[in-house]
This record gives sequence, C-alpha cells and structure tokens, in this order.
Amino acid sequence: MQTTAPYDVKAVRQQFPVLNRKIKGRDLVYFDNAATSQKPIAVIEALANYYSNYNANIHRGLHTMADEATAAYEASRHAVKTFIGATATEEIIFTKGATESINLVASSWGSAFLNKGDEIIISSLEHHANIVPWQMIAEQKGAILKIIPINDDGILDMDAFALMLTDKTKFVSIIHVSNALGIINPVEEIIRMAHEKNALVLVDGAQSSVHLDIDVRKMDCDFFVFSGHKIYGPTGVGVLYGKKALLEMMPPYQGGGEMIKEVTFEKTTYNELPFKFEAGTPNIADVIALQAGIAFIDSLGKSAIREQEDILVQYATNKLKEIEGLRIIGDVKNKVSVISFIIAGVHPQDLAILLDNQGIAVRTGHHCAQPLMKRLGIVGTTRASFAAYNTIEEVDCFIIALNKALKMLQ
Ligand code: 7TS
Repeated sequence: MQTTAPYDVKAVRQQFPVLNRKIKGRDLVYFDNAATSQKPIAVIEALANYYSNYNANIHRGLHTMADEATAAYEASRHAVKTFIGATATEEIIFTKGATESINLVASSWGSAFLNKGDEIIISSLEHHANIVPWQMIAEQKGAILKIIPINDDGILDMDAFALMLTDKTKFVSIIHVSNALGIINPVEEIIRMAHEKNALVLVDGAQSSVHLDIDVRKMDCDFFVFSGHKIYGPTGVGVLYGKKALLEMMPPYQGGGEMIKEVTFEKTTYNELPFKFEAGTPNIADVIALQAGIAFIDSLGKSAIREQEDILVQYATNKLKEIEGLRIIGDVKNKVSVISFIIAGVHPQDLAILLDNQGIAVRTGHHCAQPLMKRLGIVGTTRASFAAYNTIEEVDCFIIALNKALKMLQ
C-alpha cells in the first residue's frame, strides 16, 4: 500500500496557520473537512488586503479603489469559470453558498416553469439543502417530488431512476458526491438520461468540487453549485453555474440594486447576466478571497490532492476495519475522502466528545441527511474527512484516540 505523499505535506501544512493549534493540550487533528476546509494564509491575506487597502463597493464608483475592487471581484468570477470549465463569466453567479444557489434555482426556475403535476427527481443521498428547496417549490406549484432509491451500500438504483423518468419529469437535482458517505454518483449518466426526456439537471457539487476535476461543459449539467468554504476559500460565498440560455430565461431571485437596468415606479427592467442574479452589495471580500482558495488547489493540482487523500482513506479504512464492532457505511470503491462509520453499542456523540478531548475533530450525527440515515436504519455516523494537508501520522493519532475512547465507552 502506498503511503508516500505525492507532494511535501509538511510544507503545505505551513500555509495553514490553524493547524498549529492545540486543542485541550494536544495537537489539532482536523478531520472535519467535509464540513469546511481550513484556510491557507493566502486566503486570509486576501481578505485583510481588501479591507486594508481597497475596500470599496463594486461596479458603481468612479474612483480608483472602486475600480480595483471591481477588477478583483470580476477576476474571481474568471477564476471560477476556469475552475469548472464554464463557457462564459456570465454563467457564474456568486451567492452565499451551495444552499443559496439551490434555493435560487428552485425558486426562480421553479416559479417560472413548473406546473401542477410536473415531476422533480432527487435521490435518497441528498443533503437537506437539495431536498427542502424542492419541497417548498413543489408545494407551491403542485409539483411532485420523486426520490431515487439506493441499495444498502448507498449506491443509486439506476434502473429505478430509468423507470422514474417520464415525460412529466421536468427537473433532476442530484448530489455529485455524498457528504455523509463520500460516494461518487454517476452524474454524467444521470444527465444524459434526464436530457433524453428533456428534463434539466442540477448537480450539487458542494462535496465534489474540491476533490474531482469539474468540467461543466463535458458533464453537460444545466446547473452546478458549490460553496467557497469547502474549497479552501472563505465562508459566505458560493457559486451557481447555469447554462446562459437557461439563466437568461429565468426571472430574478431577489430585487434591489445592481440587478436592474432601469427602475421607474411603473416598470423595472433587469440587468444582464450575471448581475441580474446578484442583487445588492455582494460579499466582495469573500468573493475576492475565493480566488486564493482556487489558486491553492491549482498549486498542488487536484489529482495530486486526490492521490494523497486516497492514501489516507485506504490507510484509515484498513486500520478502522481492525476495530471490533466497527462498520463503515458506504464502503465502496468509487468514493472520495470521507469515511463514515458506526460502532456497535457506541453513540456517535459520546465518541465525538472523547475524540475532541484528544484533539481530534470529526463530525458526528446525521450530516444534514436525515432521510438517508432513516433509509440506512441508523441515527447517525461518525465521519472522518480528509483534505490536502492531512497526514498518515494524523490517522495514526486518530486510531489511537479512537481505541482509547472505545475502552472508556465499552
Ligand atoms: N450540499 C452538500 C452535498 C453539502 O455537503 C452541503 C454542506 C451543502 C449542500 C450545503 O452547503 P452550504 O455551504 O450552503 O452550507 N455539507 C455539510 C456537511 O457535510 N457538514 O457540514 C456541512
């Protein structure tokens, strides 16, 4: 088994100030990267630099700092376009996160194009962010929400999906990588099948965008969403990619400044893309700093990061399987750097507290995927998720801490 990292992980760690932290007297082991990744100095400095040197509102001012801020903001849009392989910057809308991006599409597209009896398909693996907005619009419009089932390992039942697709299917919204289990879904096949029925497809890339190469043109998705804070960028900024022709047809999500062309009390005309969907002063600082998160990923390369994460997953999976009563949920080949597990007779919450006492940060609970937990017949899992800066030594610490915690609990 390969245990040698494809790059100098120690040097990478030096870019992340928080990794020097002690938690309860121990070195921090941060294995909660699927919730949010830590930030490199470049991201932190980009925020400080904006506020220290050119804080100004964008697209409006005719002064130097406003021009600088606008240029930096639009450069980020360009970086995002390249990051996901979009055709044009007009297709990149900044939101406050994946959640807002999905709400935007459900609300804007749904209000304009959904009719009574139309069908929307999601899957059993979805994060609540890709369930609730569809329930809300379905309720409003009298549309029907259908759910692709999974098998006990968390694999989508594609035969059931094929049968579910009908002429009534108008929209498919699908998680690319499961946040709870790490499983990668066959989104290209899903998109191809949905398009045969003229249904649109949104891909929730909140977990995939940091691990997998994303090429929205090749994937041919109609919408793709993700959050900045999971790709080494700041919180409070997310992305909605949409095919230009679709975004043009959709009504604005919110009204206000920046999204208008002209306002009179009688009638308002709307701005062009992407501004039509960016009402009000946006999150300028965080959008600007997002570029630095993307630059960090590019500096190592996604495939090298994936290689390192795969090493950690393999190593940790083998060690975890030696623990009596431990079961990995979603133990499949095609997954990213998430290991979700349960241990007979142990409540995940108790485990999390005992791990935290030893400096280990993992996530426990339902991972905002309550229907998935219900389908799997469990209350929750303990989830360890790895990033570019994690090491084999940290996995060793985690396994020792876990065994120690289990001795106390069992
Ligand atoms: N979709 C998926 C697949 C996610 O994993 C998350 C967040 C979201 C949407 C929502 O992203 P947000 O940035 O708008 O909140 N997932 C998690 C998680 O697994 N643990 O904490 C947040």
